[in-house]
Amino acid sequence: MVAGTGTVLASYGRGVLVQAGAITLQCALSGRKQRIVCGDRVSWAYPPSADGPSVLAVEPRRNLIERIDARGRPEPVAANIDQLAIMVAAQPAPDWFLVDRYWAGAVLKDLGCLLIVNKLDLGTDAIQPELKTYRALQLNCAEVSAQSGAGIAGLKLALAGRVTLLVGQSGVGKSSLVNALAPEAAAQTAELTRDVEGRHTTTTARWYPLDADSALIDAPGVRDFAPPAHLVRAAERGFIEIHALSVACRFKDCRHMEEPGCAVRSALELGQLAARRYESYRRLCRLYEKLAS
Ligand SMILES: Nc1nc2c(ncn2[C@@H]2O[C@H](COP(=O)(O)OP(=O)(O)O)[C@@H](O)[C@H]2O)c(=O)[nH]1
Ligand SMILES: [Mg+2]
Ligand SMILES: [Zn+2]
Repeated sequence: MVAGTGTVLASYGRGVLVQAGAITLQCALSGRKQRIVCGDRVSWAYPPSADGPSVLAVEPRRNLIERIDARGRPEPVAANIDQLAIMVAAQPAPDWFLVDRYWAGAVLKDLGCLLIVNKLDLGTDAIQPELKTYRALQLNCAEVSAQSGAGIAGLKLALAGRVTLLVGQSGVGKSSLVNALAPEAAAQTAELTRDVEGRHTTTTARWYPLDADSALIDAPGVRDFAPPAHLVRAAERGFIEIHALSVACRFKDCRHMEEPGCAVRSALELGQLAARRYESYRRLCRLYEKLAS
């Protein structure tokens, strides 16, 4: 085979790892500066006189997931995603604000969303009150143990037929889950990654095939997963219950802070809106205001 198409498993500064059928290729980037990310569909070929394959073109993307870097600039993470899986565990203690922000990011990108609660073997009592809040908002919560295998069969059903981007704090067990679901792919990628960069990198997203039409992308280091800063109003849409309540606010452009006749604040006072969710919303608004200024 001297030319074809494939899926980008991982992207590095100087090249990309491409899955083309049963073959995995290390492709160089050709010509102008190409920005290629995990999940991209690309065409590749062996150019005459080159010693390896290179990427010719990137197919149009269904979507592009970006994170915000320290200076508030969007940085591409992965493309062509169906759903976001947010992983938490009782240990390390969850940052629920981060979970809310991830979920808001998924809503704004029209992605499905799933909460994976790992380390079931250690117990989940400490986080059940928060899980109750999410379940009440119809967020699918799958309790699993990557270590014991409990709940993994059920989780597979939630991942079937989709490309899932896996995010979560360091130490919750993302790599362990990839190992439990796709041991061969995990081992192979570890090897190939060593070849490309000469060392393991823990900052780029990696694609792990689960079967012919499902894949999991481990996206380590994606903490700030949020839509661009100019969309301050977007913060509201990302919080589905706040967005639903906002139709009853007196002012159409109500930000649900100090405005009179605010249905969101009324719901908060009546205990119909979780105080923590409201605080998450306020923090996301403030973050956007800061980034936009
Ligand atoms: N008890 C328990 N420990 C787990 C489980 N899954 C992962 N761990 C441990 O949690 C730590 C972090 O796991 P890792 O997969 O590296 O997390 P990552 O940073 O999210 O990729 C490791 O010490 C794992 O052995 C689990 O289901 N139960
Ligand atoms: Mg990891
Ligand atoms: Zn309001």
